[in-house]
Amino acid sequence: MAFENLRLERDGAVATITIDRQKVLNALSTGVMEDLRHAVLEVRHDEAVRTAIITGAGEKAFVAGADINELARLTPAGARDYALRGQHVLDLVANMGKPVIAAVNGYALGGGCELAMACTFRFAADSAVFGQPEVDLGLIPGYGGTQRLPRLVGRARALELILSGRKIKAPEALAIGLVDRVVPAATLLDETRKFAQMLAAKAPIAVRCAIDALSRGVEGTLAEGLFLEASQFGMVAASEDMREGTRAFLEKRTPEFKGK
Ligand code: CO8
Repeated sequence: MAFENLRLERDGAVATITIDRQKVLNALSTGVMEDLRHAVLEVRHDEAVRTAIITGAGEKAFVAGADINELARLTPAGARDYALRGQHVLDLVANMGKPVIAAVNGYALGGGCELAMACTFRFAADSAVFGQPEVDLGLIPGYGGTQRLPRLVGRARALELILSGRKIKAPEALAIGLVDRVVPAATLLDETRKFAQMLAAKAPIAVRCAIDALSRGVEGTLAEGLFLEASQFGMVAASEDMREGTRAFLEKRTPEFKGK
């Protein structure tokens, strides 16, 4: 499918989605969100793709937020629908069934920070800037920021960031657990691709089950989480990849996983 606001490229088992609206620092308009929804579903259903990267075009911004031109025209009922539609797209990212890495190449503000947080991992250029500046526009985060930020950095830090609207640089984002790795801007895409390729070589069903056990398991009680882990363990034990992985170890060779 051809997209107006992003590029979707495949390199072996790794797909890269590059949001491309550079004139407005890749701001998330309705059109971008609709393209993103289609791209995410395409990647999800492509069995040859095992890992995805989401990044922004240009050197300045990952995504500088939702499109403020659109926000300025919202009515209360329209704003609720706008937020729900955006949350749905970011939920698709979070539940793609394969790891998604945000390669944060610049500003990740508001909806941009929320998009990065919906990804499984966040790699940042040393020049990246994060923040939830919605209060300065008389708004609050609406694409999951009030929920995903405290889960990543803790409630007190999330409240401070959301109420102050303070922008933080990549080293601070790393220190508080908002990002997983900070690298020089010039190497961001290479480093992210290397990590994506490493993940793509793992057993896809095991990777999916581990993500589900972690991200869904921690939302409930310990007993529910442990039960989910055991259920996922049962599922991977029924896969051909489990037999291949254990056999390859015993035969002292590299396993070849097929996602079956
Ligand atoms: N929306 C629309 N246009 C934008 C946005 C945006 N989020 N960000 C930047 N632009 C535009 C600017 O207006 C400017 O356009 P023009 O050239 O026509 O004047 C162009 O991009 C370049 O930007 P700047 O000239 O401002 O570049 P600077 O280097 O001076 O500053 C900043 C860069 C600091 C990133 C600055 O552009 C900025 O503060 N941008 C807005 C950041 C922001 O507030 N983001 C949060 C938006 S709210 C949000 O994301 C809510 C998500 C949930 C939605 C749910 C709703 C119901």
